[in-house]
Amino acid sequence: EGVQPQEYTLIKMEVIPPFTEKLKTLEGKKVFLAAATLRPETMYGQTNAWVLSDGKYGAFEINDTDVFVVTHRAALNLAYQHMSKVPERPTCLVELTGHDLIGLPLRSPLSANDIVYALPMLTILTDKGTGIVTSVPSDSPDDYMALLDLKSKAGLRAKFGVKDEWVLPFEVIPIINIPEVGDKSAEKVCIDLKIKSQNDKDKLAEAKRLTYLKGFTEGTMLVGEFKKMEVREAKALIRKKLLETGEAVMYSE
Ligand code: A2H
Repeated sequence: EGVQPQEYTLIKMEVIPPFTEKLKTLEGKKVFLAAATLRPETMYGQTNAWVLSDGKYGAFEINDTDVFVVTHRAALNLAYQHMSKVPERPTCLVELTGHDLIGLPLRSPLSANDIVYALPMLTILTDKGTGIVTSVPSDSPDDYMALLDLKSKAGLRAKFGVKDEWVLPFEVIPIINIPEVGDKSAEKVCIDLKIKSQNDKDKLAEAKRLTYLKGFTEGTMLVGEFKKMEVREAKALIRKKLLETGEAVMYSE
């Protein structure tokens, strides 16, 4: 943990009813996978959500209508940030694992895809954010490689019970242009560095070094309400909008 608190935006990815057996008791409530991101301006390019298949999660009561699926650790942080039905005490309605989440259809704010699915990522940390990550393969090398792994390896899909239709129709969506890098910066850098898989840690660290800062400092929006605006300007405006419409909440740790 760093000394400075990290300011995340929690994107509310709504589980589309009817619910699975595991979530049946939550019927009538709005259930969200709450994904922690530092890049709310990239939400136009979502292709799926990531969960850790063996990770432990819970469905926590946020208020009378909303339930957030996050790690227990994140639920405790949320309760101290005034996001719990009982102040400072997270109430877990259902205990879940990542396995229970894989394949859930989700509706996510700003996404060009009407429905995206929860899929397994091998490298998710359970001691960061909420343990749920929203996937933007155009601008995140981690997301690009994890999606490519699932697309190209039928055995990997089979291992986690991932259906073809949750993965194969989803293409990288250009949302931000970076001069001299292009409209799909993560894909370009992963190809240039010949990255083999989501587990290729060192090369992915280099890919991230090459894309993240540039995306923010030199990027221009290609889509959405703030199309043609520089990312460094658009980011705060998009975050504000998501918070105002109730499609996202603030979260720090
Ligand atoms: B970001 P930091 Cl397009 N395990 O969101 C692994 N990764 C996690 C995580 C966890 N438990 N929780 C959040 N993250 C990811 C979008 C994005 C992100 C883009 C580009 C860069 C980027 C779409 N995925 O992150 O270690 C989330 O991915 C750049 C750092 O707290 C979150 O933002 O700095 C980011 O890592 C938070 O990383």
